[in-house]
Amino acid sequence: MRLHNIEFRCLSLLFNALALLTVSHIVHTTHIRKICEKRDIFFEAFSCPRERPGKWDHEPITYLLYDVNPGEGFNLRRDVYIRMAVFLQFLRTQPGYRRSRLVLPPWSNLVHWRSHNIEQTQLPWSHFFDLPSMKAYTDVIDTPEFLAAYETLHGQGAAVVLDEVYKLKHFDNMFENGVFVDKFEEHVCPKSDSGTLPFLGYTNFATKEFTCLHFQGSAMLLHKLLETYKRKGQSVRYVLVLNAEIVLHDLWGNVDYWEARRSMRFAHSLVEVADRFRWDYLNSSDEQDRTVRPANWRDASHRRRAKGGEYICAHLRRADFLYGRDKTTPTIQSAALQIRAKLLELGLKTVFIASDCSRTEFYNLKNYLKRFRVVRFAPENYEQRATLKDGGIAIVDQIICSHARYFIGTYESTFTYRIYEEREIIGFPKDLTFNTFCKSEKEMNCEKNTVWPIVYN
Ligand SMILES: Nc1nc2c(ncn2[C@@H]2O[C@H](COP(=O)(O)OP(=O)(O)O)[C@@H](O)[C@H]2O)c(=O)[nH]1
Ligand SMILES: [Mg+2]
Repeated sequence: MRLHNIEFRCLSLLFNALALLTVSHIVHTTHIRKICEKRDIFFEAFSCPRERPGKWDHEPITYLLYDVNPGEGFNLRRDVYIRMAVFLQFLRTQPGYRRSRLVLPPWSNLVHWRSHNIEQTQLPWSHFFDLPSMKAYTDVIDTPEFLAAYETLHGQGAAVVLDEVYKLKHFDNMFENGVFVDKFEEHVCPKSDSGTLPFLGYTNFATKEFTCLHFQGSAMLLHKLLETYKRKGQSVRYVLVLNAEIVLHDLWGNVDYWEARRSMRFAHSLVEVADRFRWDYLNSSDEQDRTVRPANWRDASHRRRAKGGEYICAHLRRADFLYGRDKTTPTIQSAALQIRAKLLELGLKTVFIASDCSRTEFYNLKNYLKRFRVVRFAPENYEQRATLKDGGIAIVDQIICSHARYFIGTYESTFTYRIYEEREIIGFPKDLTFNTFCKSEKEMNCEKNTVWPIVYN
């Protein structure tokens, strides 16, 4: 009787698997017709055959600009970029949009940038990232490049006049009759929306149309939005999407996501600072640590051979996390005990601390770890701080953590998540990366951050 049951379950499993395969094949082939080349939703990235240069010159150019809610931090903004870049890559496969370009919003005085004696307004992405590497994924341009292109078309010193600005907002009720459907809907702009000016921090930006939209859905819905408001005869179209963080990922963690993510290499100047620090204070180098990467991210393959330097890295998120997330953020003493246990387990003597903690918190942490070397990166002088800026210092911390033998991060911190990803790209075994501090050192089975392993084509 039991044998029969098992046979029956095996058969029904097989049947379900076959049904799934058929459905996915149908989805897959519909996709083939929709975009230029087949794209399996999980295993193949958007790609089109290389076109003859100039083939689409008759098509309009769409400059897609976007911005994120001012309160959002650096690392969520990086995630929003991926949603937009993956969308752009798709959009460029669509008739009428093959010459679309994504304009990267400048970085200005983010809330977490606390050094007020240095200039950190309107920073281009090239300050933090390797732009040529990002351009190898899709057609993205920094704001200064956009401004230069605009001047070429409209004359020097011309004020920027956008065609359309869309300010997105969540629907009050996201689940109509219990289901989440992709949709957008115009609504009357509240008075407070005049506060969105100046666009992207530029006082000389204006717009012909300003539309407030309730929006819910993935980045693909932006295609419908662009189609809905399209006007005839436009050879260049300037569109700005405000509150782009409301736009969801098409599919998080698939090949498209990882291609865009892999292309986001850091600026060489920041990598150099981090590498020098690794060498001087942590005896760590790419050759020794087996963390050498190919010059072009496209040439990387899936290997988990990285060893990392002889130190562990702990990302200890403090500041606002102590209030907003006090139930999951450990005390300094508890974090120290968790670090200590790991150092002893791995037989290591050095811990690198990446943190937005205060001096007192760092002093206390060191006191709890007296038998170990506790290292932290700090700019050598004011000039270096002014050059790197707070965002650059944070990236140096992230690079150093990405090369550690073992990493442990903070629950639900996007800063931690970006380090996980970097280590996935470098090729560490998963258990040396996806680790999370518990609130208390006594609680070993606390809720951990999600594991999103890298996928390749
Ligand atoms: N230098 C440095 N800055 C940090 C660190 N952790 C947090 N920060 C700062 O605090 C900000 C945290 O905001 P965000 O990037 O949104 O990450 P999240 O809030 O942890 O999800 C970072 O962007 C940094 O400016 C750290 O380990 N080192
Ligand atoms: Mg944040």
